[in-house]
Amino acid sequence: MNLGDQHDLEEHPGEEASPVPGVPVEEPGGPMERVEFQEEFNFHDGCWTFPRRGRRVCILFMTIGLMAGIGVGIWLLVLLFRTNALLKILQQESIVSCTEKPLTPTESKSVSFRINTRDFLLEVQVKAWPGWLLVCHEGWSPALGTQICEHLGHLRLSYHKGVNLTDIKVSNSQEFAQLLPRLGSHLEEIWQHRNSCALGQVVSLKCSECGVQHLNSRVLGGTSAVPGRWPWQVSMFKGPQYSCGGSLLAPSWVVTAAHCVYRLSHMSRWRLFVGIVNRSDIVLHMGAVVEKIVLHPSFRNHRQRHDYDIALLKLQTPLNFSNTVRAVCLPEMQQDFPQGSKCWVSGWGSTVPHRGYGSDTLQNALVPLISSQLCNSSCMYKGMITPQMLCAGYLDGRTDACQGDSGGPLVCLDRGIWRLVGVVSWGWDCGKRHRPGVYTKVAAFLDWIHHQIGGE
Ligand code: 4AZ
Repeated sequence: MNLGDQHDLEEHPGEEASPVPGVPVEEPGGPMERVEFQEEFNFHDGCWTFPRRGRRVCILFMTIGLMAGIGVGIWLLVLLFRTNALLKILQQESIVSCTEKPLTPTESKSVSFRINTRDFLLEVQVKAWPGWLLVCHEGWSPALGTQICEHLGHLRLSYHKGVNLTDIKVSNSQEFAQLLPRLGSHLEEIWQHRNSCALGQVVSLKCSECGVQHLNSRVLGGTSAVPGRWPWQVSMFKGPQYSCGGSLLAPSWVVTAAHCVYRLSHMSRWRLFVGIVNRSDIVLHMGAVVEKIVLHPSFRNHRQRHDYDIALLKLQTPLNFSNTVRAVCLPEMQQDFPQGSKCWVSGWGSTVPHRGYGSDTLQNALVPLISSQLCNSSCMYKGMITPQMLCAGYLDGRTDACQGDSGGPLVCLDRGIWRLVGVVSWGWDCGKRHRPGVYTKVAAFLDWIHHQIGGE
């Protein structure tokens, strides 16, 4: 204690080293020490104080107490956060583990259309009516034809007319549907069942052709594509350099990934090629010239993962279709391709990860679709898969798209026609276990695509 007093005086040399007023002074070590203790410690304003160095000690105690309190508080918060995060992960894990689940059935739609391939008669299946109904011509309009073609994954209506029922073979049990535009503007709302057509005519319809291959030879296995297998595959060169893939939607329209073209300042530098299989066959000055680039307005470049990664390129001159140059179909509206669907990705990208822009010959690979729930699970992309993305590939790695395949097609065969289900977008590395390829989900952009292309 004396040492403490000395210490206090050293700090305050002007102060007098006198005992507490009114307290008898005794020799150190005697009963005085007890008296000093009782006298010097006071409980004041909630603090124990020494009359002389009291404030200092009190502040010290308060600071220590406060810091201890803050420490305990932070520790409790961390504990709470960790438990919550852990709980969330556990909950997710209990729903989704890194194993494939059985295929989920597709949702039943309230209205479906098909075009009979024999005589191009339009047929509709409406809710609560099991059979396919022929469509009466009364109330028909070209605008409705365009809407139906778009609904079926085509870009345009190419032909439509009324056909006399007397000129076609129709079974006695055939039923019909009547179009009633006053009921609404959605295709789902405007159909009603009929036993006959008042004017005796039904609708015949053709949409722009897409999604068909005209192959001379069948490919059995192997990874190199033959000419005509993927006639919508576009090869995009920026100047003399191969850059990305793309897909032909119409003679003047190509769809690709926004991250392939967003940095582009000189549109005139792009040259696009369709109908080729070997890059070495390309004669650069003969490529198609780009007239317009339409980036999706919500695309923001992100180094690791791209959202809204889609762009449309309009060509200066429409391409002539042939056996090796054709358009791919879009998915139908509300069409759900289930997990496990066997789809194909194609491109000239890297065949060995991190080794430049790979192959001279167009490569193709079968990659099954993976559910977004599984792809988003903690063992895969941990919630990074947005509703604008989908995953395809293998849980144990193997075949995958890679650097240089970006922008290219992921197509799935649907009742004999190929539909563009995804656009190669991103992924953590290539062909790695639990790191499947991530694609832009084309079905999420159907309205945007039709709005951009149809507005032309
Ligand atoms: C890329 O950088 C890229 N494995 C494309 C696809 C994948 C990874 C990277 C998917 O163009």
